[in-house]
Amino acid sequence: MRLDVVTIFPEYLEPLNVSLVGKARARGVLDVQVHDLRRWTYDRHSTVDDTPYGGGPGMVMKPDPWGACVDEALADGYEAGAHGPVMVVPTPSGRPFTQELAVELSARPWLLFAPARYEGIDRRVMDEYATRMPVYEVSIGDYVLAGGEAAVLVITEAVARLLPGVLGNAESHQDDSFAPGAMADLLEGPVYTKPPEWRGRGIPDVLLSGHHGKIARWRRDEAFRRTTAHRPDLIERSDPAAFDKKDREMLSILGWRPGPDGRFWRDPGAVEQ
Ligand code: 6GU
Repeated sequence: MRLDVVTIFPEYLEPLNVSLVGKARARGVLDVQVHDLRRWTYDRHSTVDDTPYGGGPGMVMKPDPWGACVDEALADGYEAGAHGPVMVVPTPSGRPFTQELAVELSARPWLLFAPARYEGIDRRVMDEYATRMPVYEVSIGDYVLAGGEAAVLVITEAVARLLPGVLGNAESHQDDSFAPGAMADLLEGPVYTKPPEWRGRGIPDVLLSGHHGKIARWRRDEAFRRTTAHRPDLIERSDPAAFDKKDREMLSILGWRPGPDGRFWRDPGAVEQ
Protein backbone atom coordinates (compact mmCIF):
# COMPACT_ATOMS: atom_id res chain seq x y z
CA MET A 1 0.00 0.00 0.00
CA ARG A 2 1.21 3.49 -0.80
CA LEU A 3 0.61 6.31 1.70
CA ASP A 4 1.22 9.99 0.95
CA VAL A 5 0.89 12.62 3.67
CA VAL A 6 0.91 16.34 2.86
CA THR A 7 1.62 18.45 5.95
CA ILE A 8 3.26 21.62 7.25
CA PHE A 9 4.69 19.51 10.13
CA PRO A 10 6.59 16.59 8.54
CA GLU A 11 8.27 15.86 11.94
CA TYR A 12 4.82 15.14 13.36
CA LEU A 13 4.72 12.01 11.17
CA GLU A 14 7.98 10.58 12.61
CA PRO A 15 6.03 7.94 14.60
CA LEU A 16 5.31 6.29 11.24
CA ASN A 17 8.91 4.99 11.51
CA VAL A 18 8.19 3.15 14.76
CA SER A 19 6.48 -0.04 15.90
CA LEU A 20 3.94 -1.78 13.69
CA VAL A 21 3.79 0.83 10.92
CA GLY A 22 7.58 1.24 10.97
CA LYS A 23 8.03 -2.52 10.58
CA ALA A 24 5.49 -2.66 7.76
CA ARG A 25 7.51 0.05 5.98
CA ALA A 26 10.79 -1.77 6.60
CA ARG A 27 9.25 -4.97 5.16
CA GLY A 28 8.01 -3.12 2.08
CA VAL A 29 4.30 -3.66 2.87
CA LEU A 30 3.88 0.13 3.14
CA ASP A 31 5.50 2.83 1.00
CA VAL A 32 5.11 6.09 2.98
CA GLN A 33 5.91 9.48 1.43
CA VAL A 34 5.64 12.60 3.62
CA HIS A 35 5.54 15.92 1.77
CA ASP A 36 6.25 19.32 3.34
CA LEU A 37 3.49 21.59 2.01
CA ARG A 38 5.66 24.70 2.43
CA ARG A 39 7.92 23.48 -0.37
CA TRP A 40 5.04 24.36 -2.71
CA THR A 41 4.85 27.99 -1.60
CA TYR A 42 6.62 30.69 -3.57
CA ASP A 43 6.52 33.78 -1.33
CA ARG A 44 9.22 34.91 1.16
CA HIS A 45 7.22 33.75 4.19
CA SER A 46 6.13 30.37 2.78
CA THR A 47 2.51 31.33 3.37
CA VAL A 48 0.03 28.46 3.50
CA ASP A 49 -2.98 30.27 4.99
CA ASP A 50 -5.08 33.40 4.56
CA THR A 51 -8.16 35.07 6.05
CA PRO A 52 -11.56 33.51 5.37
CA TYR A 53 -13.88 35.03 2.76
CA GLY A 54 -16.99 36.23 4.55
CA GLY A 55 -14.99 37.10 7.64
CA GLY A 56 -14.80 35.30 10.95
CA PRO A 57 -12.07 33.99 13.21
CA GLY A 58 -9.03 31.94 12.24
CA MET A 59 -7.31 31.27 8.95
CA VAL A 60 -8.01 29.01 5.97
CA MET A 61 -5.40 26.98 4.08
CA LYS A 62 -4.81 28.42 0.60
CA PRO A 63 -5.64 26.13 -2.34
CA ASP A 64 -2.51 26.84 -4.44
CA PRO A 65 0.14 25.02 -2.35
CA TRP A 66 -2.23 22.07 -1.85
CA GLY A 67 -2.97 21.76 -5.55
CA ALA A 68 0.69 21.95 -6.55
CA CYS A 69 1.85 19.50 -3.86
CA VAL A 70 -0.96 16.96 -4.33
CA ASP A 71 -0.55 17.00 -8.13
CA GLU A 72 3.14 16.21 -7.71
CA ALA A 73 2.55 13.49 -5.10
CA LEU A 74 -0.01 11.89 -7.44
CA ALA A 75 2.35 12.09 -10.42
CA ASP A 76 5.14 10.54 -8.34
CA GLY A 77 2.86 7.75 -7.10
CA TYR A 78 1.60 6.87 -10.57
CA GLU A 79 5.19 6.85 -11.80
CA ALA A 80 6.09 4.42 -9.00
CA GLY A 81 3.28 2.14 -10.27
CA ALA A 82 0.60 3.01 -7.69
CA HIS A 83 -3.03 3.18 -8.79
CA GLY A 84 -6.52 3.78 -7.38
CA PRO A 85 -5.78 6.66 -4.99
CA VAL A 86 -8.21 7.76 -2.29
CA MET A 87 -7.87 11.16 -0.64
CA VAL A 88 -8.42 11.12 3.12
CA VAL A 89 -9.02 14.51 4.72
CA PRO A 90 -9.00 14.39 8.53
CA THR A 91 -11.33 17.06 9.88
CA PRO A 92 -13.60 17.38 12.93
CA SER A 93 -16.46 17.98 10.47
CA GLY A 94 -15.90 14.64 8.71
CA ARG A 95 -17.81 11.39 9.01
CA PRO A 96 -16.85 9.23 11.99
CA PHE A 97 -13.80 7.04 11.49
CA THR A 98 -14.87 3.49 12.41
CA GLN A 99 -13.43 0.00 12.18
CA GLU A 100 -15.69 -0.51 9.16
CA LEU A 101 -14.03 2.42 7.39
CA ALA A 102 -10.59 1.14 8.44
CA VAL A 103 -11.42 -2.19 6.76
CA GLU A 104 -12.59 -0.35 3.62
CA LEU A 105 -9.44 1.80 3.45
CA SER A 106 -7.21 -1.24 4.04
CA ALA A 107 -8.53 -2.68 0.77
CA ARG A 108 -7.38 0.38 -1.23
CA PRO A 109 -3.91 0.38 -2.77
CA TRP A 110 -3.15 4.07 -2.18
CA LEU A 111 -4.18 6.61 0.46
CA LEU A 112 -3.28 10.29 0.21
CA PHE A 113 -3.77 12.13 3.51
CA ALA A 114 -4.48 15.86 3.54
CA PRO A 115 -4.50 16.92 7.22
CA ALA A 116 -5.45 20.57 7.77
CA ARG A 117 -4.26 23.04 10.39
CA TYR A 118 -6.14 26.26 11.15
CA GLU A 119 -9.85 26.38 10.26
CA GLY A 120 -9.52 23.98 7.35
CA ILE A 121 -8.55 23.77 3.68
CA ASP A 122 -10.22 25.89 0.97
CA ARG A 123 -13.25 23.76 -0.10
CA ARG A 124 -12.25 23.92 -3.78
CA VAL A 125 -9.29 21.58 -3.11
CA MET A 126 -11.56 18.70 -2.00
CA ASP A 127 -14.08 19.51 -4.76
CA GLU A 128 -11.30 19.46 -7.38
CA TYR A 129 -9.81 16.09 -6.35
CA ALA A 130 -13.28 14.56 -5.86
CA THR A 131 -13.63 14.73 -9.67
CA ARG A 132 -10.60 12.41 -9.95
CA MET A 133 -10.84 10.05 -6.94
CA PRO A 134 -12.93 9.25 -3.86
CA VAL A 135 -12.42 11.90 -1.17
CA TYR A 136 -13.25 10.85 2.42
CA GLU A 137 -13.47 13.56 5.06
CA VAL A 138 -13.19 11.78 8.42
CA SER A 139 -13.23 12.69 12.10
CA ILE A 140 -11.63 10.50 14.77
CA GLY A 141 -13.98 11.58 17.58
CA ASP A 142 -16.06 14.27 19.19
CA TYR A 143 -13.33 16.65 20.30
CA VAL A 144 -11.23 19.23 18.47
CA LEU A 145 -7.53 18.76 17.71
CA ALA A 146 -5.22 21.58 16.61
CA GLY A 147 -4.65 19.76 13.32
CA GLY A 148 -5.26 16.53 11.46
CA GLU A 149 -1.73 15.06 11.79
CA ALA A 150 -2.54 13.07 14.94
CA ALA A 151 -5.59 11.71 13.12
CA VAL A 152 -3.34 10.57 10.25
CA LEU A 153 -1.31 8.55 12.77
CA VAL A 154 -4.49 7.06 14.25
CA ILE A 155 -6.02 6.14 10.88
CA THR A 156 -2.73 4.77 9.53
CA GLU A 157 -2.25 2.49 12.52
CA ALA A 158 -5.84 1.21 12.35
CA VAL A 159 -5.47 0.52 8.61
CA ALA A 160 -1.90 -0.87 8.62
CA ARG A 161 -2.63 -3.58 11.20
CA LEU A 162 -5.31 -4.95 8.85
CA LEU A 163 -2.90 -5.40 5.92
CA PRO A 164 -1.95 -9.00 5.11
CA GLY A 165 1.29 -10.00 6.82
CA VAL A 166 1.50 -7.03 9.21
CA LEU A 167 0.12 -8.65 12.38
CA GLY A 168 1.47 -11.96 13.66
CA ASN A 169 -0.96 -14.76 14.55
CA ALA A 170 -0.60 -13.92 18.24
CA GLU A 171 -2.03 -10.46 17.60
CA SER A 172 -4.77 -11.54 15.21
CA HIS A 173 -7.61 -9.06 14.81
CA GLN A 174 -10.42 -11.64 14.50
CA ASP A 175 -11.95 -10.81 17.89
CA ASP A 176 -11.13 -7.10 18.19
CA SER A 177 -13.82 -5.04 19.81
CA PHE A 178 -15.66 -3.65 16.75
CA ALA A 179 -14.37 -6.35 14.39
CA PRO A 180 -17.44 -6.75 12.17
CA GLY A 181 -19.41 -9.80 13.30
CA ALA A 182 -16.85 -11.10 15.81
CA MET A 183 -17.98 -10.56 19.41
CA ALA A 184 -21.26 -9.01 18.11
CA ASP A 185 -19.89 -5.51 18.79
CA LEU A 186 -19.25 -5.88 22.50
CA LEU A 187 -16.27 -4.36 24.28
CA GLU A 188 -13.68 -6.88 25.43
CA GLY A 189 -13.55 -7.63 29.15
CA PRO A 190 -10.51 -7.89 31.46
CA VAL A 191 -7.41 -9.98 30.71
CA TYR A 192 -4.78 -11.48 33.06
CA THR A 193 -1.34 -13.07 32.82
CA LYS A 194 1.36 -14.41 35.19
CA PRO A 195 1.96 -14.23 38.10
CA PRO A 196 -1.18 -15.89 39.53
CA GLU A 197 -1.04 -13.54 42.53
CA TRP A 198 0.09 -9.90 42.42
CA ARG A 199 -0.06 -7.58 45.45
CA GLY A 200 -2.54 -9.94 47.04
CA ARG A 201 -4.76 -9.95 43.95
CA GLY A 202 -5.62 -13.28 42.33
CA ILE A 203 -7.06 -14.39 39.00
CA PRO A 204 -10.74 -15.31 38.50
CA ASP A 205 -10.86 -19.07 39.24
CA VAL A 206 -12.64 -19.88 35.99
CA LEU A 207 -9.57 -18.80 33.96
CA LEU A 208 -7.49 -21.44 35.76
CA SER A 209 -10.15 -24.17 35.38
CA GLY A 210 -9.10 -25.32 31.91
CA HIS A 211 -12.81 -25.51 31.06
CA HIS A 212 -12.96 -23.78 27.66
CA GLY A 213 -16.75 -23.58 27.54
CA LYS A 214 -16.96 -21.93 30.95
CA ILE A 215 -14.11 -19.56 30.08
CA ALA A 216 -15.81 -18.45 26.87
CA ARG A 217 -19.06 -17.87 28.79
CA TRP A 218 -17.26 -15.87 31.50
CA ARG A 219 -15.52 -13.72 28.89
CA ARG A 220 -18.80 -12.98 27.20
CA ASP A 221 -20.49 -12.09 30.51
CA GLU A 222 -17.61 -9.72 31.30
CA ALA A 223 -17.96 -8.20 27.81
CA PHE A 224 -21.64 -7.49 28.58
CA ARG A 225 -20.67 -5.89 31.91
CA ARG A 226 -18.07 -3.65 30.34
CA THR A 227 -20.24 -2.70 27.38
CA THR A 228 -23.13 -1.85 29.73
CA ALA A 229 -20.82 0.40 31.75
CA HIS A 230 -18.95 2.14 28.92
CA ARG A 231 -20.99 1.81 25.71
CA PRO A 232 -24.65 0.98 26.40
CA ASP A 233 -25.46 2.36 22.94
CA LEU A 234 -23.75 -0.72 21.41
CA ILE A 235 -26.25 -3.02 23.17
CA GLU A 236 -29.23 -0.79 22.36
CA ARG A 237 -28.46 -0.99 18.66
CA SER A 238 -27.55 -4.72 18.51
CA ASP A 239 -29.74 -7.14 16.66
CA PRO A 240 -31.35 -9.17 19.49
CA ALA A 241 -31.05 -12.30 17.30
CA ALA A 242 -27.34 -12.18 18.21
CA PHE A 243 -28.18 -12.99 21.87
CA ASP A 244 -28.66 -16.57 23.14
CA LYS A 245 -30.39 -17.70 26.33
CA LYS A 246 -27.29 -17.20 28.51
CA ASP A 247 -26.72 -13.74 27.00
CA ARG A 248 -30.30 -12.79 27.88
CA GLU A 249 -29.81 -13.99 31.47
CA MET A 250 -26.73 -11.78 31.80
CA LEU A 251 -28.45 -8.82 30.16
CA SER A 252 -31.33 -9.21 32.62
CA ILE A 253 -28.92 -9.25 35.59
CA LEU A 254 -27.41 -6.01 34.24
CA GLY A 255 -30.82 -4.35 34.07
CA TRP A 256 -31.59 -4.77 30.34
CA ARG A 257 -35.17 -5.56 29.21
CA PRO A 258 -36.43 -6.49 25.74
CA GLY A 259 -38.57 -3.69 24.30
CA PRO A 260 -41.60 -4.07 21.96
CA ASP A 261 -39.28 -4.45 18.91
CA GLY A 262 -37.14 -7.08 20.70
CA ARG A 263 -34.17 -4.70 21.08
CA PHE A 264 -32.85 -4.25 24.58
CA TRP A 265 -33.14 -1.04 26.55
CA ARG A 266 -32.16 -0.11 30.08
CA ASP A 267 -33.05 2.54 32.63
CA PRO A 268 -29.54 3.99 33.25
CA GLY A 269 -30.26 4.35 36.99
CA ALA A 270 -31.51 0.76 37.20
CA VAL A 271 -29.04 -1.80 38.59
CA GLU A 272 -25.57 -1.85 40.10
CA GLN A 273 -22.86 -3.46 37.98
CL1 6GU B 1 -9.59 14.35 12.00
N1 6GU B 1 -8.99 16.73 12.97
C1 6GU B 1 -9.07 17.68 13.91
N2 6GU B 1 -8.40 18.82 13.74
N3 6GU B 1 -9.78 17.55 15.00
C2 6GU B 1 -10.42 16.39 15.15
C3 6GU B 1 -10.38 15.37 14.22
C4 6GU B 1 -9.64 15.57 13.13
N4 6GU B 1 -11.14 14.35 14.66
C5 6GU B 1 -11.63 14.74 15.82
N5 6GU B 1 -11.21 15.97 16.12
